[in-house]
Amino acid sequence: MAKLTVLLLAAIAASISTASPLKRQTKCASPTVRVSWHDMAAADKKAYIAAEQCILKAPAKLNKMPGAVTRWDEFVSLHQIHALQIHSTGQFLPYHRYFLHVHEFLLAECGYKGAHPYWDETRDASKFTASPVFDPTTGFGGTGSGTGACVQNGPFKNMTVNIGPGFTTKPRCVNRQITDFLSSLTNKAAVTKALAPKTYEEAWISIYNGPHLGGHMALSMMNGDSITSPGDPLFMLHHGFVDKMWYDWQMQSPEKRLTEMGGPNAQDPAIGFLEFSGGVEQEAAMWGKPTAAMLAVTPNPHNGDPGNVTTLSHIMSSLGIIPDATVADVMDPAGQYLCYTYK
Ligand SMILES: [Cu+2]
Repeated sequence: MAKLTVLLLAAIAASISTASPLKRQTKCASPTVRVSWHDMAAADKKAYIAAEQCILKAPAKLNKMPGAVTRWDEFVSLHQIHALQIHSTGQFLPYHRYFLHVHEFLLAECGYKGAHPYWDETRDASKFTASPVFDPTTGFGGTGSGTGACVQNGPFKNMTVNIGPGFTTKPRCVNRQITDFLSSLTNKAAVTKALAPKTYEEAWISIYNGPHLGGHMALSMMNGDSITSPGDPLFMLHHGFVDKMWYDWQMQSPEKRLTEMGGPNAQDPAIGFLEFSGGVEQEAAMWGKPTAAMLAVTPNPHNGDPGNVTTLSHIMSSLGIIPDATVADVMDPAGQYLCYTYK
């Protein structure tokens, strides 16, 4: 009986895989709906925070990411290892969408079954500190203070992240520093401006330099470190907001924009990160350089995509946390690979 079931399942699996070219075009049947933290049910908030705490405490599983002690470290390490490929390049938006999907997988490992939240920062622009996001009981806890700007209350107080700063791997607290006046950079006018360009080539930059950087500056997560800022779980709410901006931009003209990709396929060494002047060498003075152990596990930055411009064929990796995916896979949040929408 059991053997027969296995055979049947194998037959079904085989028929599905041969049908995959057709499946690609199929929309997912029942997408999860990502809502802003403001609108999340209290029970969902509680379950989400509990799952984040669980990931932060769970032991590492892959024995691959240098310096990773916990499951959370492995996730943060992924961003550290890819940092020089996924910022200031065309794959900035697709990789961070994939990164959120990896996060969804880790949340599920820790029992969370709801949709991935985002933070509609426009609602709290200019007054971030008053946001329900920072509630010490139902949210992420407030701003940090003192040496290292460690969070002083809430669910992530006294928790340790072992990845960072920069390209080092040293234990440190979850930390952030909220600056209200900088949070005006995520207001409605800033979002409208960021979504105004007509081509992907321009839109990814206006989103990157606009509310994306604005939020990072106003929150200064993990000492404002561009390499390992996902160490603060708040990062995932901010990048949910960034992903929603791309989604909203795509939905203004879905026929065109759900397949439109572009932008440089590698960081220009003379420019490096858009947020800092001086290029990669000067930035290395701030963050150091990837260690030999990190380089040994860093995927080819041109994986599946040899040209100078980022294309749909670009392969994105999570170093085995979940299978690799292409940029094409993540273009439509409610396509075949991903299955969500935003409200
Ligand atoms: Cu990033």
